[in-house]
Amino acid sequence: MHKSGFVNIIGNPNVGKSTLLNALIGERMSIITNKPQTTRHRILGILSDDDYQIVFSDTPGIIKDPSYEMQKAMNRFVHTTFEDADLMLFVTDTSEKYEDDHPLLLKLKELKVPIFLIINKTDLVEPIVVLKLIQSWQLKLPGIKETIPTEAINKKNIDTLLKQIIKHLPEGPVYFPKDQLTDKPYRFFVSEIIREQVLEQFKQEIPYSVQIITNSFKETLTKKKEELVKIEATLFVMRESQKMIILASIKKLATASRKNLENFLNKKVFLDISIKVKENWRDDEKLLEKFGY
Ligand SMILES: Nc1nc2c(ncn2[C@@H]2O[C@H](COP(=O)(O)OP(=O)(O)OP(=O)(O)O)[C@@H](O)[C@H]2O)c(=O)[nH]1
Ligand SMILES: [Mg+2]
Repeated sequence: MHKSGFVNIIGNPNVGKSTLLNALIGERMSIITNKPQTTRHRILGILSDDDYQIVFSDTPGIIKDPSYEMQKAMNRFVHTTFEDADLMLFVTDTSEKYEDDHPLLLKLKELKVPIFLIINKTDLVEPIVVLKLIQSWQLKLPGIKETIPTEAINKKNIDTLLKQIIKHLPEGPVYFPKDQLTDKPYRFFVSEIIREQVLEQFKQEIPYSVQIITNSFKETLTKKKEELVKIEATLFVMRESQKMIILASIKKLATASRKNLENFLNKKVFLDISIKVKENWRDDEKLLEKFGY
């Protein structure tokens, strides 16, 4: 019997959804930072074996009061996961509090597929606190199939989680070629790896004002016949002042991004980043479409 299905990861920003996805599939697929709203798209991570295929979806954290079109699009990505889930991983952490009538909980209560509650970041509290959290969640969401405490950052309890997922996965077909890891092209991951550095290196509103497009991705050889990838990316910001701030440390940004790209691609990388101002890209429907929202 072959088991397969869509296993969708949802929850609030910054609880560790992307860290969990990466731990589950054993690849650095989704970018992770300590800033909320790191993930902006729905990203598939596919885990296949001879007798199963799990299609995980990492999603943006749910934004309570979206204030621009991009944030609305981010929430829409989350809502699509309610429609196609075969199993839902609802991720919370050891510090979050949910009111009983929280809209997300109401929505989860109506869901027909199995829901796993993942209580992440167990390293930050005493075991007794985790036990109490499990008890209180059982009252809040009685329909939960499995409750699994995890420490995604150290891959703790990920094996248990994976076993339970496979156990609850329905019988199903092979959706993707068994060697395929994701639905997104290289260019997407290139832009994400650069954006991760923007989130790391810049403060305040800059990370939320930046969008990156990888215009060109060319595989060639160096003079010494080493594999080389030539990448051209454009970084869009919303204001001239933001452009100036980024330009002032563009070297640091480009160097760190290039190193991470070389790790990711396992090849030498030549990276060229240019910066453009596009005032209202976060509300410009045409641009958002171009940016993949
Ligand atoms: N202490 C601790 N930190 C963790 C754990 N898992 C993730 N983190 C940290 O939590 C922060 C957020 O992790 P992400 O995986 O980016 O969280 P996310 O839910 O995907 O966030 P968004 O994409 O913004 O919705 C990062 O700084 C992670 O290193 C954990 O098990 N323990
Ligand atoms: Mg994320």
